[in-house]
Amino acid sequence: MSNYQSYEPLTESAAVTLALRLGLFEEKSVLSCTEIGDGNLNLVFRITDQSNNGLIIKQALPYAKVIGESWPLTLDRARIESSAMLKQAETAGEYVPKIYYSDETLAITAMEDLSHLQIARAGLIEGKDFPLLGRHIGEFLGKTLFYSSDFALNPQTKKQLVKQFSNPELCKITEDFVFTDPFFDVESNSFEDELRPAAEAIWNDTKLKLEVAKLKHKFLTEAETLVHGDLHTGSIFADDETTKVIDPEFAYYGPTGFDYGHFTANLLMNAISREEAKQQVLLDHIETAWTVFAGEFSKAWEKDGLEVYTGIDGYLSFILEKTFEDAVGFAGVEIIRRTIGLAHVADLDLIEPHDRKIEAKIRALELGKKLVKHRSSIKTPAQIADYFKQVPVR
Ligand code: SR1
Ligand code: MG
Repeated sequence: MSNYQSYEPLTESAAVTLALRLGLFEEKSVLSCTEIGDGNLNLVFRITDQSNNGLIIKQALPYAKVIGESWPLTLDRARIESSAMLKQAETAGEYVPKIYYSDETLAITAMEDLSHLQIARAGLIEGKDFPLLGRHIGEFLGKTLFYSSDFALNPQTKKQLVKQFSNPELCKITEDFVFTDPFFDVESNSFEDELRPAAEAIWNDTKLKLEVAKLKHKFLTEAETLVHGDLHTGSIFADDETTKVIDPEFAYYGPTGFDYGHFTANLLMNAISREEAKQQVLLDHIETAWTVFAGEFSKAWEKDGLEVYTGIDGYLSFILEKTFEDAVGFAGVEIIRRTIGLAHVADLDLIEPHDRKIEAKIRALELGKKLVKHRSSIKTPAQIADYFKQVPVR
């Protein structure tokens, strides 16, 4: 139930008034507030008191900030986001921010301030390694993905959750801008002129498009577990000891391999941007995240598997193999869409000089295509690394 009757976008001063009214700070606190949102869709206010104790109020806008007011977008994503974080916190609380308050009408969530950490993408671009990133993301995924699946829940509870996390508008963004537009010559795509031949080769590659169609179909139909839905490195805060996953506004019941695929893709794109000597650490994160994910998922399967067939030999390895194959395909699609689609990644866009950036992007497209097409024969993270190393710079 909301305490408010109507929605209004907050200003910095309105966010301060709200934080005081909600009792999120002591009454006499002297607060300051800055809007720090740099994502595509929301306002993010950081509010601090005189001792620099802070919190975040995130508010969904009724349109996509990246496009403008001409593209209306549901405020319900704020409910999805706060509910997903609460759900993730049930099994992997150390990897998500604490939630202090949420309101569906205002489309806000007040949560822990993580400004002492850095957005992983920004740190990776600076050349940081975040030594525990792979391990933490593997544990986060192993726990959250197992415990919201049919393997851990009774079928009625799981179907209630599928309903609760029905997220059609945000899924449509993924359906359009991840799985569709980059594979056709449409206006939303955005890329440098030098990439036109490579983009046209993708649009004309019917074998590739058949495989992308299969992956999109999985995204549309396989309600396996509650996925984060947008697990790129901009959705992760980190330092050398800590990792926190944020921004699950794209959460919905989807294929188990979706999140690991996106995480992997974003590490591979950062690796492409780095000099060779600094790439291995990212390939190691990809390997560690999978090993830890599979270990956590298997441990939970043995301990808390509710579905009767979890006792049958071979079923767990079948599920893990299917998850990995899907993930490799999703990784390939994510790399392609971040290179020629609407929403890019700074890892590639900031490469200098221009010629090196174009080479890196051509390499990214080649790698993306290979991951999509060869996913059924790529069985391990080491094989992903092999493909990464083999993709030629032309
Ligand atoms: C229109 S929104 C573009 C992208 O930003 C989000 O972070 C998602 O990745 C989405 O695809
Ligand atoms: Mg986001």
